[in-house]
Amino acid sequence: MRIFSGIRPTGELHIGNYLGAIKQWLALQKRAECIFCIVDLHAITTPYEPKELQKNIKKLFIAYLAAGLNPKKSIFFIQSQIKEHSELAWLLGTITPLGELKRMTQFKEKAKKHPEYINVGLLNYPLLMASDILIYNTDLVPVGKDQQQHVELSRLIARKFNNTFGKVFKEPKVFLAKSGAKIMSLTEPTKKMSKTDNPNSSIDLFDKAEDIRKKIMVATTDSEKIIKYDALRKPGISNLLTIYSCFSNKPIKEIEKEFKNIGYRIFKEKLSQLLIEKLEIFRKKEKEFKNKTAEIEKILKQGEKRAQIIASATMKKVKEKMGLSK
Ligand code: AQP
Repeated sequence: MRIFSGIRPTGELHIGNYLGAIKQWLALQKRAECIFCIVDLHAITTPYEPKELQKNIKKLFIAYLAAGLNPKKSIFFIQSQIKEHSELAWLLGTITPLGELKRMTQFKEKAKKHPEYINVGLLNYPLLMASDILIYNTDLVPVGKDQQQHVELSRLIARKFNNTFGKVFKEPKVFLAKSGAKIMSLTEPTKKMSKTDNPNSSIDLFDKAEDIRKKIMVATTDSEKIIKYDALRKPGISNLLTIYSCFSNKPIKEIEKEFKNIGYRIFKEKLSQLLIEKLEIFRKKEKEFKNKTAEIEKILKQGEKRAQIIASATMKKVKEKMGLSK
């Protein structure tokens, strides 16, 4: 079974990225062939600083390693280094109806967030993602709920290509976390937690203890003072309960019982303590990897070589089927 997934190097990784994506990657790397990418070409579809991009790539890869991903088991590389991703995205664009891209929720949300930056790359984002996934004959794509729609579109594109030109691609399936597939913002709990939002809206994997406590203590809740999961009526406290449950491995019902008749302040203090304890290992590991630049470059180059072999073989088949010169 082959796994593919990636993250945009756009800022500090938060607990949503961890629970929705990386935690599943850690479990899957034990039992499948995994390919984990740093999707820099996706990162440039929203406003970014070119001078910061390389730093963000390195920071993201250190986060992968600090989280426990293992280069001896899985392939890691930078998306832009394998030219076939962009090439295949162009070809897939020729069989994808424009309407499919325009209806994607992420396109609509990101276009609303950056009205001055609605570029064709943003519209084509799912084509590049389909190309990332399909080029490696991926079976499963572990992502957060926000990316489910894009994986489903990749599946549709694979089917259309196979029906039109002959079978080349596998139809990939999405792999979602049972809990934590959509962690919400701490300040606006009806929106998902995001790397590029206000820093107070997320708990980052490498946040210091005092920052974790500060952000949790002021996280938006409601005036009811009842610790009960109700995502529609009580999105703030429900999100905090989900986070507590994911990091403590306790079911939400049990946490509700434990904190029955106890105010939000004490619950938030306990949640801060839990997060500080559970995230400490990431901070420690991050320090360990920070100065290993040569080792990091070597791992990425080795991963690139392995990925290149698979990508080139798929592209050869695609071109053959489409009647293009090889
Ligand atoms: N809030 C979330 N809850 C659960 N999973 C999430 N993911 C993102 N946010 C949450 C998952 O993390 C992986 C990496 O995301 P990405 O960087 O590729 O893009 P994104 O979905 O746009 O993530 P962000 O954090 O919101 O970044 P920015 O601010 O750059 O747009 C994906 O698997 C995603 O589903």
